[in-house]
Amino acid sequence: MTKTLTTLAAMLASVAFAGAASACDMTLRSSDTHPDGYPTVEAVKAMAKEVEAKTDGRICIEVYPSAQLGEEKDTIEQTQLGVIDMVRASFGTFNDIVPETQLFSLPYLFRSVEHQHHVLDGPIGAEVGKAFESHDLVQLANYDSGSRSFYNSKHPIKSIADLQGMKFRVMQNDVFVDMMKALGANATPMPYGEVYSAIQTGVIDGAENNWPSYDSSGHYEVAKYYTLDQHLMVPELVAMSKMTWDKLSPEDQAVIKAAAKNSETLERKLWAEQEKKSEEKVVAAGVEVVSDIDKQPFIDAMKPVYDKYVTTAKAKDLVARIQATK
Ligand code: GTR
Repeated sequence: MTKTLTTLAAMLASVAFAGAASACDMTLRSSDTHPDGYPTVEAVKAMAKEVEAKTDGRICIEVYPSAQLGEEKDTIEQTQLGVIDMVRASFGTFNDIVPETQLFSLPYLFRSVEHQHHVLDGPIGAEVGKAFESHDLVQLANYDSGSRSFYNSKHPIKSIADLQGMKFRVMQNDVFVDMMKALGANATPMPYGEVYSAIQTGVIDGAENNWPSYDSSGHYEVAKYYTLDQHLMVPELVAMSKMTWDKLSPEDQAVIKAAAKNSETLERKLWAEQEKKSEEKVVAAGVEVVSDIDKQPFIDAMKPVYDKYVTTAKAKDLVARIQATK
């Protein structure tokens, strides 16, 4: 859908919603690309429950899963405009909109889940979170999303040589296009919802994602070769429209912040469980996993990406601080 059409659809939905009977003084609409049951969706639902309980039903949050309000990038833009109140998305999709988040998308920047938590829960996470406000957004929580690896419909990828000339979908973000170039492959940026049929019809050879997304999107049905190269660990987040935020009293803002923080803890737990379940499910369905892979050549190949994006003194300092975080 074009941006205008998506925006129009979302506006119509909000008008329709306003007409529905509701006991809530304020109903906030929250978007997610993932279906019901996915850790991020369930975490925002838990946040909604807490907010409703702590405001005696005055503030309700309606979670719209499965990209019902549009594809991720469009829903972020709609959240900036206040058409949608909240969005859960990957930092990777935010990069063009909140440029301060860009370095979180560098391949092999985060070493482990623990490393990522230490960065996000510390001063760096707070600094990057603050930057959302100058882009009409308020960052409320960071969610886990494990690591992303390549999958395709053609053959097992055992080394960089196997990637040469292949076509992979990436999120709509220049860092990822350059990442594919550095590996000798071609990048096709496109919205998440278009990937299944693009693989099925051979428009692309594959894509890259974590176990739960590979599972819930059904991509494993059309691209059965999964290589555990773990090139990206891009965290995810929940953001609120600044326009919506500014309508809330300081007390209600505090309730929402606390509920978002609690949802972060819950999501991290649900995420760890779902990763295992999804891996088991796709393997049982016949996915061929290459897990014994030498990652060092992949890490070394990313030098041009770092050279291109880590140029200013500020960027160099931030990357150094992330790398120095235990
Ligand atoms: C998922 C992520 C989504 C979206 C998607 C994608 O892992 O949770 O927010 O970024 O990947 O590849 O577009």
